[in-house]
Amino acid sequence: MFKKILVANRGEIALRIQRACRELGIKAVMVYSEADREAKYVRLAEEAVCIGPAASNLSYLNMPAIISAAEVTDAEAIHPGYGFLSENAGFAEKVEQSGFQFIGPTPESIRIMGDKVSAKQAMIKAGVPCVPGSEGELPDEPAQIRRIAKAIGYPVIIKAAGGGGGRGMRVVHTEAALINAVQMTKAEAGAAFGNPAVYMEKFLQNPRHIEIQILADKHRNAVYLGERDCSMQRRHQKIIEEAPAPGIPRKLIDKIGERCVAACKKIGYRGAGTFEFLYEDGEFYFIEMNTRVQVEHPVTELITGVDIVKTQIMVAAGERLPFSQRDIQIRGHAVECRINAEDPYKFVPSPGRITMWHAPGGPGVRVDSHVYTNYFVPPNYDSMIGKIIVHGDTRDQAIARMRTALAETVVEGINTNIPLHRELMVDAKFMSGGTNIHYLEEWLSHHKR
Ligand code: MV4
Repeated sequence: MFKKILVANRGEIALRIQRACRELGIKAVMVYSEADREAKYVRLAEEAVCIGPAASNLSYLNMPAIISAAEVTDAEAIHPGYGFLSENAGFAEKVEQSGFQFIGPTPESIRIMGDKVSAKQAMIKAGVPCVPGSEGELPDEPAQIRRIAKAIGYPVIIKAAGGGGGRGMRVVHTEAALINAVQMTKAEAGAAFGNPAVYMEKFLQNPRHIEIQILADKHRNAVYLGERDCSMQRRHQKIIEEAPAPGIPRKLIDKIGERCVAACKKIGYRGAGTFEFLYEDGEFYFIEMNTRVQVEHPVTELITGVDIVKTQIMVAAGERLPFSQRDIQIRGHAVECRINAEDPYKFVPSPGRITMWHAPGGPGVRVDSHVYTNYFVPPNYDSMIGKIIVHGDTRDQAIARMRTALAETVVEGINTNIPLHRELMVDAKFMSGGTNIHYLEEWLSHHKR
C-alpha cells in the first residue's frame, strides 16, 4: 500500500479523500491555492503545499506545480478527485511518466471515454445498448447527413465528439434545419474543444438520467454497485441524486450492470467509473462514461456499504477488489442534496463569509463538507459547499430524514439553495418518484416568488 498520496483537488472532495487516506494509514499531502490557504482540511493535513494563486488555471489546473509538489513531498500517488484534471488524459500520462501512480484509469481509457464517438463505438462493441444514431463521426456530404437523419427519424440531436456533460449539442426537429445545425455545432466544437467532429443520435424527449457505478481492479475483476437517479438537474447541474432509482425493476438494472462490467473487463478498465444512461419507456441507452469519482458517490456508498474512495486507492496500489458481485447487496434508499452557495431561485453565486454553520445529524444522516463557522467561500470555484446525504430503510424514510436534516441545517452570512431543497422534499411529484430530466426546470418556471 502507498505510504503517501497527494490530493490534487480542493473543498469537500479533498477532505473526503483525506479521510479515506487516514483510514488506510496513508499520509495525505494537500495542495492548495492562495484562496484555500486557511481551509481547515489544509491546516489539519500532515503536509500541504501552495501551488499557486486563486485562479484555477494557475493552481488546481497547473500540472507542473502539482507534479513538483508530489516530487518535493515524496508522494507515491496522486488522487485527482472530480473536475479540474480528473479526466485529463495528458495529466494522467504526465503523472505516470514522472513516476507516480495516477489514482484512476489508464490515460488510454480516459482518452477513449473523453472522445464521445470512440466511447460509443467501444460500448457498442462491448454489447452496451446505445441511443440509435450515426455510425461514428458524421460525414461532410449534406446528402449523406440527410440520409442518416431520415433513417434515425426526427427529432435528432447533433453532439460534439469532444463535448459531454451537456456542452456542444443541438436538437434538430426538421430536415430544413439539419445542415445548418450540423455546421454550427461543428464550428462551435472546433473552437471549444479543438475537435470539429460531431455525431448524430435520435433525440429522446423525456428521459431520466440513470447512471451505473462500477469499480474495477488491475486484475480484470469488476463489479457494479447499482444505479443512481440523477434526473433532478438544472442546466446540466445535478442538485438531488438518489439510489436506487424509483420504479426501475432490479432485474433490468442487473442486466445493464452486467453489460457495464463486461465492457470494463473487455477494455481493461480499472478504478472507479460511471456509465451514464438515458432511460425512457423501460429501455436504457448509454450516452457517456465518466472516468472519475463523482460528486454523488455517497448515495451508492450508503446503499452498498462500499467505500468507493478507499477502494479507488486500494486498486490503484494493485490490490484485488475485496468483494465480488455476489457480495454486493442493495440495502434501503439514499438521497443526496447538493448545498450550493447561491441564490435558491435565481442561482446567482453567493460567495463570502459563513457567519454561522450548523450541520445536521442523527440516524442515517451524513454530511460531506469542508466548511465551518467563519469559513470564507471563495468566489473562484464551483459554488457547491457540501452535501447532505441520508439513508433510510425505504425511500419515504430517507426523504423524511432529509426533511429533518434540512430543517436542522443553519447557514448564515451567504445565500444557499437549502430553501429550494426544503420545497422539493415536500413536492408531490418528487415524493412519488421517477421525475424526468426536465422536471426541475419546468417546476422552476411555474414557481412563485
Ligand atoms: C441526449 C438527450 C436526449 N437524447 N441525447 C445532456 C448531457 C449529456 N451528458 C447528454 N445530454 C443529453 N443527451 C439524446 N440522444 C438529452 C440530454 C440532456 C440531458 C441528459 C442528462 C441529464 C440532463 C440533461 C438535460 C438536457 C439534455
